[in-house]
Amino acid sequence: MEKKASTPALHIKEEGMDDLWNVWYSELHDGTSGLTLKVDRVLESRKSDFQRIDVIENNDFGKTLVLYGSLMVCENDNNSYNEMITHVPLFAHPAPKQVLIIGGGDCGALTEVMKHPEVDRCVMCEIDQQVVETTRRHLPFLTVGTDDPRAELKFADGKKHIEETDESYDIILLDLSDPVGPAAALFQKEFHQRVHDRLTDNGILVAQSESPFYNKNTVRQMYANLKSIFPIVRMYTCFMPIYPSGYWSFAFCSKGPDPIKDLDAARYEALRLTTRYYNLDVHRAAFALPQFVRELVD
Ligand code: SPD
Repeated sequence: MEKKASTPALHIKEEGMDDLWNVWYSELHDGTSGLTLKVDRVLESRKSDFQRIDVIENNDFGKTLVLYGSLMVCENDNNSYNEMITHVPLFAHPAPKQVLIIGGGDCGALTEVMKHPEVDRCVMCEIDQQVVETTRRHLPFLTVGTDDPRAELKFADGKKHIEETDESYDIILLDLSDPVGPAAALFQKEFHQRVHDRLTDNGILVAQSESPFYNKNTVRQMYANLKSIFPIVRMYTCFMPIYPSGYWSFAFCSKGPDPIKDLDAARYEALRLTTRYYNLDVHRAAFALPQFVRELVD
């Protein structure tokens, strides 16, 4: 009798479905390089009146808010951006009572401002209410500050608010997304001049000022403009792993207080702040700039 040919074994992998879970998010910073994350889950994707909003989850960064295809804030970034945009000016100002945040929709900066008992009121003027609501759903530790009775949320165009308000603030924070689309106007000299005019005599403006590595032209132009408006303009930086180059900058612009000489270390010690990134050494060291960055802003 003819022998039946044995069927070749079919290699079916029964375990290890993880290998098939292969979805990636890539953000190109200048068209030729960028950051790529493996997406464990897509938690939400929507379109607001202003932009696309996504929340994805990644093993290293945790839940991450993405606006217009750009990473904004995540669970595991040690809160460096939010702590540095807020505590640096708040501890340099002698009596920060009235604070205005333009942008800041994830509310992380507002939540840090609310840790300061000296602050009587903090207005946050954000154009896109959906950013606040999405953050509240997925990253609620960032939005706790919104429950503070001193916090005032206004959903409006920050440029219009600055143009129309007659209020003055001790500290104004420009917690903005990148200078693309409507946000671009908030990086211009004319807007910075109006912000200057809404500050009290000892007022401080801190503006996020992009990556000194990827955004050299923006940085150069922005600091030249700010220096023509404010007597004191100093750049400081932080490590921000989800932003382009992981190295991010802020413009400290002041009508009086110096960010180092006027740092109120006693107030910091007395407050016993819970932070993950900010401390007095980091405050001082953040103003030390590498030579290639100095050359952009000096
Ligand atoms: N490419 C991302 C730059 C974002 C800078 N600001 C973000 C504001 C988050 N509160």
